[in-house]
Amino acid sequence: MDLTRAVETGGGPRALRSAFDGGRILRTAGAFDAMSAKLVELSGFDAVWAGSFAISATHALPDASILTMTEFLAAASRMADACSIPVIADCDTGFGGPSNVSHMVKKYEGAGIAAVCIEDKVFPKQNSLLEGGTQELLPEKEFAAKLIAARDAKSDPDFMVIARVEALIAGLGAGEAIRRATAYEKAGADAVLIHSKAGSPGEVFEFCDGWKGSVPVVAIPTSYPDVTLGQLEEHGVGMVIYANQSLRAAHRAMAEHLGQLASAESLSGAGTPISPMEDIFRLQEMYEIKKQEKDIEANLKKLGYVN
Ligand code: SPV
Ligand code: MG
Repeated sequence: MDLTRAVETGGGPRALRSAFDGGRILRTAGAFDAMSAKLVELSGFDAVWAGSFAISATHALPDASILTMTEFLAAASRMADACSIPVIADCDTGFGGPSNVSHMVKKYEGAGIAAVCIEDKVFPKQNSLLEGGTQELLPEKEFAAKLIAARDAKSDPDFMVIARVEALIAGLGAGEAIRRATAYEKAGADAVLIHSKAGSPGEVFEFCDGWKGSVPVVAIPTSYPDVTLGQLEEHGVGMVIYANQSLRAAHRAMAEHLGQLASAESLSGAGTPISPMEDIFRLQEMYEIKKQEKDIEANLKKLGYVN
């Protein structure tokens, strides 16, 4: 883990804060490891979302508070090490009560992560978009306590704590979502994430139109994919997160290719295109090593080790 790298190259908390101040909607895409995070960066996104759904899936485990904080942190840290854009870590319910949240904020901040997001559901949580999932909300006061702990634990004031409001997911409507979001801002949230599982953006727009707070609003339009950036921006959304598309694209490509390969006579018998090794060498920065080898060789020559 290398904190200085993230800060030097522009991927730290300051970078995310100034991006929010830039006056346009920010586009964030989900990643599940360092490679996918780097692809998010190379594709031109503003930030990386280290999502619990995708990271859990790469362990072939449910997104249901099964992995530990240490495991999620390790995944997010590798993303921050590989990227020069901010990484926003999805920290589910904060891995426990206020003391756990306090510890969590210190660890994530120390790892060069720009922001953490915690949601107001009870532990163990289940993925918000799971058909028939259990979506019980934590009492507002208990979540406010976690936000206070998070605010008090950060050492860099630019480090952001995003409060994820699950009232719409729990079927309680935009009024309750606004009431809770307002309380969460008072308790120290630096942004609020309004999540919805509806097939259209109506209830998210209702939330946005009634929102009187001053911190940015974040949305994840997985269940209402036809909404445009322009529409979200018109309703005051400051950041959109395309949370799991990279995971699902990777899953689809691997499943298709492996399926073909399993019944093929040779490697060339699988039709789904795969990346040339050259593309992977470039992503790994393999040629940097070749360059370094040349530099070392030149230095050894100067020192008289080589003719
Ligand atoms: C995630 O990507 O892990 C999220 C968003 O939390 S969702 O899967 O829609 O709950
Ligand atoms: Mg999640």
